[in-house]
Amino acid sequence: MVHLTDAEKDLVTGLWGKVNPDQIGGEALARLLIVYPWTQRFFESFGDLSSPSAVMSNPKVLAHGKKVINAFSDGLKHLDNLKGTFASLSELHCDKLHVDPENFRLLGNMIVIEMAHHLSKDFTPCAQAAYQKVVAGVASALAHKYH
Ligand code: HEG
Repeated sequence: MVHLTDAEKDLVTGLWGKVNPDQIGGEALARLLIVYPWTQRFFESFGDLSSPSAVMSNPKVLAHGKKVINAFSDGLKHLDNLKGTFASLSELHCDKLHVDPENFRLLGNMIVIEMAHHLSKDFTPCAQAAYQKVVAGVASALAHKYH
């Protein structure tokens, strides 16, 4: 259960409008694969992940990052019902993809880092606090159906 104040919700939505979500998604996923290389095991079919530059320019990584961030963006519109919003994706990641839910937390932090990178001083500590709540809420919603 994630609780954001109205001011935090406005901050989250306002700052999301200042970035290019597709770019954030690709960069966050690439960063995950580089910083935590063991996460590459889920993406063996994606081709060349042999170096940081290969990961960062891999079209399948960038396309998958867009797909992931689109679902994340959708979650931003449903902050009061993240569990419902991510229920079927939670089942998919558990039953079919077998992704350890710890990885949702790691990716959430990469999203925060990319926001900081793109927004620079606009990503104030208050903004970060609000986003940390969001990524924690999304990670816990995605983990909710695990058994
Ligand atoms: Mg996941 C597929 C969303 C984290 C590994 N992920 C997908 C899909 C979506 C999605 C929308 C496509 C589902 C479909 O085809 O119906 N993923 C999603 C979100 C987040 C997340 C919103 C966290 C914010 N995913 C995540 C992480 C990993 C992972 C951390 C692994 C480290 N996802 C994964 C894999 C697939 C998806 C392996 C299937 C990729 C493919 O083969 O196309």
